[in-house]
Amino acid sequence: MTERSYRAGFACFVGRPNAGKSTLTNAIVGQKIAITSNKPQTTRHVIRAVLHRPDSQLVLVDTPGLHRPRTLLGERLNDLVRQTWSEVDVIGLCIPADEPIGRGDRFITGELAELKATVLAVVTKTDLVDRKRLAEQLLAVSELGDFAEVVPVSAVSGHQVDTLVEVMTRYLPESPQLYPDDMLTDDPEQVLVAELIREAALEGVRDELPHSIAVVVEEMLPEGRLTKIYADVYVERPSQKAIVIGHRGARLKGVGTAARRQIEELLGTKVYLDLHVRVAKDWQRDPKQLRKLGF
Ligand SMILES: Nc1nc2c(ncn2[C@@H]2O[C@H](COP(=O)(O)OP(=O)(O)OP(=O)(O)O)[C@@H](O)[C@H]2O)c(=O)[nH]1
Ligand SMILES: [Mg+2]
Repeated sequence: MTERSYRAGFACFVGRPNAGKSTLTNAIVGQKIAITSNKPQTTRHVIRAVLHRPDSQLVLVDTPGLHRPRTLLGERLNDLVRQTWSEVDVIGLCIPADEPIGRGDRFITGELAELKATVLAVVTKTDLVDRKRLAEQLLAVSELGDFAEVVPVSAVSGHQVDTLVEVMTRYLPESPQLYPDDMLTDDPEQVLVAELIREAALEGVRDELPHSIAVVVEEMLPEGRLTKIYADVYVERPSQKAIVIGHRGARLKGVGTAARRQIEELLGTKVYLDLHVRVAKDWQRDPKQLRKLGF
């Protein structure tokens, strides 16, 4: 009798901003670990989420979308992505089903061909298109590059999520377990909390503002069944500060309420959330400020 061997390793999704990488990561691990939004370049930190199965452990590394950088922050994010590529066993190139393949996808495909990792193509958001369009996109994607497999998936409906996990696991090396059984992510709570606040702050803002928002949790104080959290929301200009705060503070209050609900779910305690909006002038271009904000 042959015993099935244990597999464990790292995988990441890559693709242009907004392709659905973080949503897919969350759908696979069944918990919200990475924040998502309909704004490009939502993800700014590398996040590890662990999927435990009886005979495998798949560690998903969620990275920012690769893009043409316009700021120092943009360059740092692209560096993070490339660094991750060199460290993973499997890469899933995400291409949305509802958008034509573009220059960016071709560029990324070319770069991936140089790596030692197994590269799969993942056609995301299949719930947004009909069958005919999906079939066309699958064909176009398989002609785009030399992929080990092409897998269609919808993180929203859940369609094919399990299949994708099975395919990815197949390409992991035989290896002992990498993380303890109950570990879902190795990100510090403070970072997850800051991200949930940023996600709430991104809701309903437009243009350049989403890129200008950064969040730092200054203090988290557990007091029995309550956690007191003090956080700063950074923007780049005073005019942005006014927008984030809103008329008589209404917008900021809404952000606080939305974030608090999510944080309470994450921590399993009641949360008191104290948000302050501060201006860090042009932080996306300033090395010193970037360091202070954790980049
Ligand atoms: N209908 C549909 N929408 C999706 C699906 N997956 C993601 N989305 C939406 O697409 C948008 C972008 O999703 P994200 O997961 O934040 O995309 P991302 O690739 O991580 O983006 P960056 O972090 O900016 O690079 C969000 O509005 C999601 O709700 C899907 O399977 N179906
Ligand atoms: Mg993301």
